[in-house]
Amino acid sequence: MIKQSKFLSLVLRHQPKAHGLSLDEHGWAPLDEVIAAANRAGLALTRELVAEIVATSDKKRFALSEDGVSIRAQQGHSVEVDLELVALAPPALLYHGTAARFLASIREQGLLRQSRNHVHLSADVETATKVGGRHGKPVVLTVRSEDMARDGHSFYRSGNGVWLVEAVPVAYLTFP
Ligand code: HQG
Repeated sequence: MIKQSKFLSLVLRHQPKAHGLSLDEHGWAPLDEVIAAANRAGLALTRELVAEIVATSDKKRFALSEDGVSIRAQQGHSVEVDLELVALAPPALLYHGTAARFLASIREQGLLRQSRNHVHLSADVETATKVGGRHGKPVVLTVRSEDMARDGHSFYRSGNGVWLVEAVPVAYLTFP
């Protein structure tokens, strides 16, 4: 199921065209076409398996449309999509997990969205530590999100609870 989930991340966030798919402006792809593309790539994928992945994925990475005809990733895109996110007030503090080797650059530039559409922030230290650990020795930075919002930065929360922001200037970061 991990292979299938990674395939969904690849085509629904980053490279739909490489597998003959296209996403609509809100990031949705027809589920039948996604299944056919997976099968062409040699992966066993069925509607039942997709339903299981959507329901059990630890991070709720994917969502099915109400009519069950389409699927999209909830966040993490590098292709441009409008997820119809509504700005909302963040908690006082949010956290960003990164790797120790990125710190020098982050101290200079703040947090940049890199190849994704947003900088991803976590609501708790534990989650941020896991996110940072994907890149190396994890380091958790604290983001003064309430102050940022007061100063005019917009915050969004994806369907699976990841906080998203365009960038985080150094002034709002606390380094450990
Ligand atoms: C770093 C996973 C140098 C940033 C997770 C991060 C997340 C800088 C890396 C989602 C920098 C980008 C996203 C700067 C930021 N200089 N490095 N100025 N600014 N960085 O993978 O946040 O499992 O694009 O700290 O749970 O690690 O895929 O972002 O280390 O929600 O569902 O540049 O991916 O979700 O890396 O992870 P990424 P991320 P999934």
